[in-house]
Amino acid sequence: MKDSYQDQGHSIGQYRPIEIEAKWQEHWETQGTYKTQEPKDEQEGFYALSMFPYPSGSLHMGHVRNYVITDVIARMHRMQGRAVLHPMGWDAFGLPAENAAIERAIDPATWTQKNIEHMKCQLGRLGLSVDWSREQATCNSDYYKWTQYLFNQLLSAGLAYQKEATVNWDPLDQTVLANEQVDAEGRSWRSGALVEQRKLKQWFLRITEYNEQLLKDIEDLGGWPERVKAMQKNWIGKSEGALISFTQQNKPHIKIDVFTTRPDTLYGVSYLVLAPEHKFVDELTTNKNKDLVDALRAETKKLSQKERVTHDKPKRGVRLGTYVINPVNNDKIPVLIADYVLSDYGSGAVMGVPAHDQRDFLFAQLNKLDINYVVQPTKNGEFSSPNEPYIEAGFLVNSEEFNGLNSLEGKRLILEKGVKEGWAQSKVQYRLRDWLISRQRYWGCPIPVIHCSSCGTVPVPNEDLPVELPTATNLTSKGGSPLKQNKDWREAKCPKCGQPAERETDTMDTFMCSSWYFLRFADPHNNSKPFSKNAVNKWLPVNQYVGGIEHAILHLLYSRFFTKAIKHAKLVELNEPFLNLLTQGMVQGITYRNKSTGKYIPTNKVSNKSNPQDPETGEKLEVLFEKMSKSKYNGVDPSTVIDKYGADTARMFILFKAPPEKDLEWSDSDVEGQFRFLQRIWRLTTKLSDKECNPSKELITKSGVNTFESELNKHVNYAIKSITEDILKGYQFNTAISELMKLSNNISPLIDKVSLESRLHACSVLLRLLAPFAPHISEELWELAGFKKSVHMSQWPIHDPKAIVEDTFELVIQIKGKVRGSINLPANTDKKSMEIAALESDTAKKWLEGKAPSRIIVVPGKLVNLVP
Ligand code: ANZ
Ligand code: ZN
Repeated sequence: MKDSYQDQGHSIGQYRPIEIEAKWQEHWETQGTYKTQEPKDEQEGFYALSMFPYPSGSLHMGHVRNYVITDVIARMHRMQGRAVLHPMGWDAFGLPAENAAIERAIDPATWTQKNIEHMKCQLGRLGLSVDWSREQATCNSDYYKWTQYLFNQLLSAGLAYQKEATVNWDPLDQTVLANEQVDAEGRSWRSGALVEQRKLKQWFLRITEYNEQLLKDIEDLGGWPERVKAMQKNWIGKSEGALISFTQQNKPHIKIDVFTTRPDTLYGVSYLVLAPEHKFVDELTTNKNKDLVDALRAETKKLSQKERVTHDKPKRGVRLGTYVINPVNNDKIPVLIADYVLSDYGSGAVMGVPAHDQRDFLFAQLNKLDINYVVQPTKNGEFSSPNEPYIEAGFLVNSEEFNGLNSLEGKRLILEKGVKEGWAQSKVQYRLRDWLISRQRYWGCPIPVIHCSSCGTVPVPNEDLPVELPTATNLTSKGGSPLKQNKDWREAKCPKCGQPAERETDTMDTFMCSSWYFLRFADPHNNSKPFSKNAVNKWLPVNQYVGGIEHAILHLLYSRFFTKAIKHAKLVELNEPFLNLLTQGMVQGITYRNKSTGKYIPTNKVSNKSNPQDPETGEKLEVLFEKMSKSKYNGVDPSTVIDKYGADTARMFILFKAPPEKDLEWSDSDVEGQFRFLQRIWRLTTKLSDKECNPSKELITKSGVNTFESELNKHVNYAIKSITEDILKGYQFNTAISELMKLSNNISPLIDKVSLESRLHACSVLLRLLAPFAPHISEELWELAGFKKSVHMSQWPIHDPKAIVEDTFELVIQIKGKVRGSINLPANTDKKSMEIAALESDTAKKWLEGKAPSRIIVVPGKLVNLVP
């Protein structure tokens, strides 16, 4: 028997990833292998989408992980016979381009274009099955024309409006920031500058019009992680409560409404606090208190919203010197202002109940205000005022006719009394604010509006779109919007009256551009509409959206809002854009840190990795795994990994190392391990497809059956079943790859014991199962084995359930002729193996108590009798 391929004078080609990857990438491109096929007849469509990247200049491991995960899913569905849409594009507007342009004196468009080209080239090396003919970049005018068109739709639906607003102003980047772009210390998340508060006229989108629907429809997002749904709910922040009117003691025409979620505590109110910006502050302030009030107002102006609401320190309040009347019991209570009361939440005023609220408790202690307990934990028990607030629900006390009620009933009945007497109404409040979309920057989508002194704000008619960004704009100038300084561009004719007018110089928040790109991919070349309803109906909702948790709130909420708003405008019939969401974990790199200095040490400066020391101080270094970042010197460049091992190894490693939603620790030795596995596959499949190697005649038993064939068949079918399930149920790529490893181990010893036909079948299954993970090597080996077409166009294998069920029989175990137990064994177990299995069984252990039997009687296929 010839036992190896090499003995026959063949040489097994070496696995050379770099060569074959370049070869197949080119081949796929020229063949249009991954061009989107529209679903035919009854064929199912599948839309797999990665959150598109910002073209920062180079690909990092987080990108790689994101796109590889989506790619495996897309490839799997394609092989299962679905029509797959798997596009890619660029979230290409935004500040970094502008800052880079200022630093290097190049045009943001050129800088962005260069980055896109470079990153596209890097993406190409990953072997993604992306249909590049649908590529979009949000900074191209044939894309942003439609962003402007959609803005016009929102404007005419009353969902876009301008208003004067106190905004977060970044003095360094000279722009307005959304609250979410300001960190807990009140700094810009981009520039790091301390953010100031300014009053400016700004554009908003009325997302709050949809708050109830955005909240309610979270229930329909069955394929989203619970964590993301909770974050969205929390962001929308629905509170059910009441508005209660307090009247000024001497001026009954002054009514101050407060929003409260606890009307049951109304008898415990001991003061009222207004936001420093509240409209009644001046009128309620006595001359004596004016200076202190003005001082606090000035101080508050410097704080961001986040700083105002941080709970950690007690807040100082300033008394206005006047009093209001609590409508429920006519108590006279003082009015104060304090920075923690926000002017744009509820009614900008709070009733202080220090006995039952932590923040109010600290506030009252610091500002010497009364603390009145009106809720207690038990119905009848003696209540001694503790030195802490009681914030739970309980039973009302000190509340006149409401005493003894539980909090819930108290809430309802006190509100009812207030409604009857005209000083209360029920109120639902949301934390979600309207979306501030204007930015005073150049590199963004121009807001398509013209301001005319006689007609007011006039939208640029759809047929005049796009309003293009001017190319020659002096970006080196600091101070305000660059478009405002471009006189030629700014001056325009009013579309209504034809008189000289001025263009809006604000550009849109880039989140606007990314709130609809998934729709454009369905109909990327439409030049009469942003997309056709038909195309959208064909592909959307996105079947699988994959991206980072950092977009769990804003991008996803804005996209959901956009979808609902344009559904209302009858542009789509879709209610939710993303059916299933996968938020992939971070890629973490090994990080060396000097604990005493807090400094991170670059990996290449650490000579002894098992006993890492600071090269400067000699101190022992801490070894951690943290998110890859430049500042921690722990990044691994995807290109260097691909140069060394090829993309297939990088893909296999990323998929094998951790389940997709978990964090992944980068490890060079595990990368090496995946490379060796692919080399093994290379050798194995070359042997499997060797046409010269025939099984020896002796392997065929007398009955004419080769038991190795059925064993091979069993392994192959078991692998198909478990890998298919692993991928489809919960994207368990890591366990799918370990099944592939098991399969290759199980096949190896059988290669020269089975027929060529069986070998080729095993080979074709193995390569097809490998194809979504390692597309290049599987394609090369597929061709070498003589299979036709592309492995990626082949059908995903289907398992034969019959091949997996093993024939078994029940082995009865007797002790001295009495039945004492039984075990299951494979049908063809020989006598010796039956004997061993019986001796090792629990029954034998129990009855023989460790002593060897004096006699063993075996009836093949039936029983073993052990005689002690
Ligand atoms: C009295 C009270 C008693 C309150 C008590 C709470 C507990 P959520 O659930 O977040 O909506 N509040 C109302 N308007 C405010 C504003 N503009 N700035 C800061 N705080 C404000 O919170 C609603 C509660 O937040 C309201 O209920 C009010 O305090 C406060 F034992 O009223 B409560
Ligand atoms: Zn006009």
